[in-house]
Amino acid sequence: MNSQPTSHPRRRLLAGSGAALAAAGLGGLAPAARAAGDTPAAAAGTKPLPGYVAWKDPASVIVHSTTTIETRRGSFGTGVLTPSEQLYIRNNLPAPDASVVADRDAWEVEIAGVKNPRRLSVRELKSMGLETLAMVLQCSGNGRGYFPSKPSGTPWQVGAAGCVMWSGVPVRWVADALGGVAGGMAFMTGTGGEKLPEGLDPKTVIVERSVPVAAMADAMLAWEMNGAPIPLAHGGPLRLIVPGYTGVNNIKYVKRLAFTAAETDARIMSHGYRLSPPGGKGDPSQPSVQEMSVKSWINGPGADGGTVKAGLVQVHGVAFGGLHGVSRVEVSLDGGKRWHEARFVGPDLGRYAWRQFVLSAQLPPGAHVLASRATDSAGNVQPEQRAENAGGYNNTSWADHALKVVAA
Ligand SMILES: Nc1nc2c(c(=O)[nH]1)N[C@H]1C(S)=C(S)[C@@H](COP(=O)(O)O)O[C@H]1N2
Ligand SMILES: [Mo]
Repeated sequence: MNSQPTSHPRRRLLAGSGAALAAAGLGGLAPAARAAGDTPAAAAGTKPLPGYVAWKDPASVIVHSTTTIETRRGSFGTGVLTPSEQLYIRNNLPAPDASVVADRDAWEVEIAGVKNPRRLSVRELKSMGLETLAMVLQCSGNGRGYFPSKPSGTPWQVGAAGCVMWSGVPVRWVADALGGVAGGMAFMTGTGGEKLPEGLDPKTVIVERSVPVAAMADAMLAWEMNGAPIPLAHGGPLRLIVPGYTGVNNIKYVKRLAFTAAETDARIMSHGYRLSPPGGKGDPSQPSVQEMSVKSWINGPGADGGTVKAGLVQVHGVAFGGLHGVSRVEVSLDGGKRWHEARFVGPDLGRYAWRQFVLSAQLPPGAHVLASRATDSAGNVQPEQRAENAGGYNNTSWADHALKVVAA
């Protein structure tokens, strides 16, 4: 991954300027060809990694701000899992103090809305059960950067997503051990353990989200990520994992897990992540962004800069089906006029994981628009167009995610 042109220190220093483009040999590319790859604008937005994630690979990520960091499109590898050093970061509030991971097993979560509510330490949770699952973690706003309306919020391209392996105890086993979910509870509500800023109404800042109680079937209280204790930045010592649902529902440093009759009235639920018409504002009357839908994109070749050697190429990318799992991917080399069946690569890690796909193709010299279109196991097909909305959520458009490259 260090051979990518974007990791070149000089390119990063000069990124965004004409000199940087010339240095990287991109000066002659049509603007459209640059737009789809690692854009000069995105490169220009790159800032140094903040201290709490200093362990991330700087060459693999775009640092939008200290709390919003995405994986570069050209840095996604072709193994199924996203290495922790490349995985995106999205924090609504600063993470808790590092002292909470000094004694991970001592972290406690309050379980409510069960017959016998009580607090459980990570140590106790570890004695109650163990499961491992792979899951796509994706921010609701991933792909927002492709909305021409430029909604406010981080202009993520494809990299506010990753496929992560989690280990922990299934939520349903914990609920069963505490006598089962209490009657009339329609939601599962998780609360983040951040210290809230003083002087503000806690409801306006707390990270607390509700999902339908049915989502508990595959939910997990996890302490391990990609085979290691969950880093603090990703929610250690304990994180609520809700497979198939958008990133925000996967509550980091979870301090309370409650089965509730109603959705939380925290602002991040009532007004945040709502699908409102362009120009509108999120409010409780609008639908929530919750389950993920079928989506795919191409990660190479040519995602870092847009140039490809003409001839035989392996067009590859990732595809996932949200709640259903992905069953098929087609690839187009001409912007969607003709489609070819792609082949899945590598192991199938279950319906919540993404799958890598590849199409072997001959790319003659010239400009090409590479697109991918996935179908999930329920027959839903990734749409050509995004559904417009004020927040720039849920962009699954294959046209928006097409990769413009020049073969030479
Ligand atoms: N406690 C807590 N959990 C949280 C958040 C947060 O700010 N605080 N951000 C959410 C959002 S919006 C996303 S997209 C994911 C990001 O997870 P990551 O930073 O581990 O990639 O965490 C979610 N869980
Ligand atoms: Mo998010």
